[in-house]
Amino acid sequence: MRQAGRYLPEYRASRERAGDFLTLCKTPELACEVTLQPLARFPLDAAIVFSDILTIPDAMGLGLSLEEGLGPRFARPVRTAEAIHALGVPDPATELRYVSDAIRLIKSEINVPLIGFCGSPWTLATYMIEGGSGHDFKIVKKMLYEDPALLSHLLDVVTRASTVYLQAQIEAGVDAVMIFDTWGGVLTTPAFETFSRAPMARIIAGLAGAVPSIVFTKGGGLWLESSAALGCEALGLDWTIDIDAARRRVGDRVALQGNMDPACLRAGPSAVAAEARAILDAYGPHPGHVFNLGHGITPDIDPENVAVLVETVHSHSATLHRAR
Ligand code: 1CP
Repeated sequence: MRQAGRYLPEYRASRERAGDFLTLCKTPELACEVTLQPLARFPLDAAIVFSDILTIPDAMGLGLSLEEGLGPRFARPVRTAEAIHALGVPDPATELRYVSDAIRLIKSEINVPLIGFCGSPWTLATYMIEGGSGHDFKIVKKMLYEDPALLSHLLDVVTRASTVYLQAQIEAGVDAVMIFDTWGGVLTTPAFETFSRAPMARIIAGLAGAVPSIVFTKGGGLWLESSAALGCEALGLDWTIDIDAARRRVGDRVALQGNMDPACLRAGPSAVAAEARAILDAYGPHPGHVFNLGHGITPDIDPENVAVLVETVHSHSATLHRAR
């Protein structure tokens, strides 16, 4: 996760040349360039399109900006019935065309699978209503309890927008899609079912199995059984759950992607290698494990540790799977 990003000096150079993050996302040649950077450094098994989950609300006219150190901000958050009822579904062929153009370019340059993505409607709603990254979710949760019908209306528009957006990414050539439900884990169990899981199930149904789909709910370990019934092919796991316990709970219904604590990458190479081996061993010699981090790489990570991680995953999983 965040395979391309600020921990790579070549990414920081591209971002400098682009001037800002959004220009990087919106210029297909630059988005392609940064998508390829981690692949040039490490023998990775897949690439993820360089973009952001906030492209949809940006295309809806909320006025996205990303300032160094501040995180994403919306100039026009949506907090009233008027603002929410005025939202429309952006056309992926026009307002979001830069994403499909980047995908076509990337596909012409790589020979590993390419993952497309979007945010979960609930996760996008938190940014759209709060106006940026908040960690207390005061305004969006007030709406959830006070006017659930209004929140549901917002989620419905975002669900329809996300479905056509992923369909366009698939048409442009992505081999799998991933839904990032970064803030699903802050909800109560019934609220997760209604406001996060149900909209994601609608998106997946709308894709009709065109490509495999992966759902990542950060903090979603409590709900693995219901998430495994979403209709997706794989679940992404954060690092808090033991991957072996997760496998016992979901059986063969879905593959599992995860789940090393990205903080481990701050330790020395031998600690990184030991942790990667421990996760592969915990999953064991069964099919259906996609090794990944449990969340994004942060800017302070030494790329050398990522090289050690990738090498360890390849060499150790080869021994595990030969042993079957
Ligand atoms: O250069 C910079 O300063 C921008 C940092 C950055 C990067 C590298 C942002 C802003 N987005 C990205 C790329 C990005 N975002 C990818 C690219 C593909 C990759 O190489 O992995 C992906 C998949 C995302 C998805 C994303 N954006 C998520 C879901 C995954 C997660 O991290 O939980 C979320 C929550 C966002 C919002 C967002 N965009 C950027 C930041 C710093 C954030 C998180 C803000 C917050 O903590 O609320």
